[in-house]
Amino acid sequence: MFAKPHAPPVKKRQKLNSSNVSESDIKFEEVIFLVERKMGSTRRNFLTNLGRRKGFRIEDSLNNAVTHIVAEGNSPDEVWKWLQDRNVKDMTDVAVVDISWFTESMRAGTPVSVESRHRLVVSKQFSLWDSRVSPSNGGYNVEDSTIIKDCSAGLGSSGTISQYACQRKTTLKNCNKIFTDAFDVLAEHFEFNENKGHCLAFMRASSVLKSLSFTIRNYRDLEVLPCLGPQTKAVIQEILEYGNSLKVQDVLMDERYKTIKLFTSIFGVGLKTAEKWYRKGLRSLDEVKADTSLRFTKMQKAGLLYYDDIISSVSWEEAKAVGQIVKDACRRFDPDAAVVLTGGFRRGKEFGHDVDFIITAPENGKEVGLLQKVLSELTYQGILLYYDVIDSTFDNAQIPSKMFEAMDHFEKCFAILKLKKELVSSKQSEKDINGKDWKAIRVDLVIPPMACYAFALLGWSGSRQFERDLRRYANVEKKMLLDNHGLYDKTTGKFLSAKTEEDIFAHLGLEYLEPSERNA
Ligand code: DCT
Ligand code: MG
Repeated sequence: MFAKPHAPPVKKRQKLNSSNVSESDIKFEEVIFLVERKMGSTRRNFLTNLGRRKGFRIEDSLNNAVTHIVAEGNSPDEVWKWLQDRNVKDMTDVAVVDISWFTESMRAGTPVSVESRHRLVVSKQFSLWDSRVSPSNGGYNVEDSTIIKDCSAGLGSSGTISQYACQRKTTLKNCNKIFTDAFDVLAEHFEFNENKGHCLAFMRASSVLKSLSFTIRNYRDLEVLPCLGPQTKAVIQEILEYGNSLKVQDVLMDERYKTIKLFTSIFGVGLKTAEKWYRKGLRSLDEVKADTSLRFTKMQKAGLLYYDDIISSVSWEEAKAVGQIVKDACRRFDPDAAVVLTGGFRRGKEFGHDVDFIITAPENGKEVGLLQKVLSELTYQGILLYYDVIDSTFDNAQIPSKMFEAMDHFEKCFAILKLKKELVSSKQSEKDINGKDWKAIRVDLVIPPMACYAFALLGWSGSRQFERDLRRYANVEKKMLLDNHGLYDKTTGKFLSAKTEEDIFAHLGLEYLEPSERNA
């Protein structure tokens, strides 16, 4: 359970200053920065706390004082490109090292000297990376403008912050990551425990903080914020005072949480299956693979087979290369077909767990049969590693569903594609130790008829929290039902048609938000 907001924390803890470190705790001169990319926020938080407990100075942001930049799971080129993108110019006195340097230092209880085996040395190829590929110039044929703007004011025209994410602009610039990372872990923890109420409370609170243009510095800052209850406020207060939350640390160390997180990271494994395996005493992927009593679905078999590739996130460049393949395949059969990148990449994310596309034809009905042809073409090319087609059950007289999580009725396909590294410019000469020159990529294809295109695009662009709040807003505030197929006015009993996303926002009386502002 959570500590009451004003109750003293259970364990005795050192107060921290704004950079989360009390000077008296720091034993060493080295100033460390951990790169979150690929490492993930959860592990980065864990390592940061571990290091700080041992007297290391670990910075939350990359600044001039940093002497050691530590990355995990990235190639040297990826790290250097990441640094270049952040305009880090003077690197003369900075050691860019692999996680092995950090773990050896933790084990030794003191920063070990940097050996050449620790260093991430850049290849010649890096010098070729001059212009940054931006998600806004992908060349998809229907609207895909996702130019990232600065953090919005976060305040509505009335000066208040709306409880609905569809009335807040949320870009990828998150000024409150330290709090939202904690909330995201707790939301997941409650999701794993099937406590929907608590899960939703933490997701909503996280979403509100992501939309703010300022960093929360004290408890009074919370007064103007919606969707914060005693539990979420207690976590914020704990982080403000101590730099982290004990509850979050406990969850991150919890065996059940770690195992369920691991198992649900397998494509095709949901919460129920993960729990079943956990109850059987299974704790690792090796144990799962070795358990002869388990019957895996076709999807899970593919998930296990391509696990390492799928777990390493898809980059924007890889998404773009996949987009070209899908587009070429579609255009062979219908030169007018629209292949539109959606999901997180449309919102401007640089990395995602999959690549989502909407495919349709300009004339209603012409999209029928297209998916099968595209899949045959990809099979012929030898790049379709796995696919599962869900047939259309769409009926255009159907009243939109009230259930947010309900899957839509369009024909769709969950696939794994084999992407040759030669098609990704920054990876052209990369091969792994086994000589593998391709990566398995998760791809979702959705095929709505043109009449539903705007609704499908809006629904699949996400984020999930944005979609959830958009539907809640429509229902509660406008007495309308919205889903991926259409918009229905309960007062008049009529469907409202839309050609573009702007039309849907207008029907709902909402200011239009760009995809890049929907990262709620
Ligand atoms: N979506 C939805 N209902 C769900 C799941 C997803 O409406 N139950 C929508 C919102 C996002 C979009 O579909 C694509 O889903 P994901 O690929 O899971 O999300 P994403 O934002 O693209 O995230 P990622 O970058 O991790 O792929
Ligand atoms: Mg996605």
